[in-house]
Amino acid sequence: MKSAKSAVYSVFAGLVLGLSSITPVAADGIADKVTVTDPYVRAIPPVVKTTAAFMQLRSSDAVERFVVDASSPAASAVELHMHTMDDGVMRMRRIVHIHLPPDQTVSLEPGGLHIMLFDLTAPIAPGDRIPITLTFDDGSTREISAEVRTVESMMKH
Ligand SMILES: [Cu+2]
Repeated sequence: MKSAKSAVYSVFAGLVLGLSSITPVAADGIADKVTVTDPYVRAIPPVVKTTAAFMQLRSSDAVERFVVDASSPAASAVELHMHTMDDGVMRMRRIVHIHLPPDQTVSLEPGGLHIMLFDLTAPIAPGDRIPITLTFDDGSTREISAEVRTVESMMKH
């Protein structure tokens, strides 16, 4: 069992090495170097059609990387967002990417970075799982499953 497993690994390693020696575009992308921890979506009343997703991201790549897009079959539109304070008023704005510095945990959390889900295709309830696909700056993608949870108001301090 153990030797069969290591044999598989060495075949796989050989395959990856073989591929990378042929093409500079490696078989694996940034998506494979990013750890996604505790993804969740804010529960909302059924009449509300817009919500947000939060999670922690950590990239092990040697250089700074970016999340450049997100999508979900549960929403008609998905945008990367940031909250900012404008003269004491909390506002949010769309951003073009989320920075992922090497080996740093980046928190998407209420009141800060988040992934906005617009015009939900169906009502969501706590415990549901929402698939979200993240796209990174090299074009690689990662699908995550975010649990719907009740979250305190974003405006609460
Ligand atoms: Cu937003």
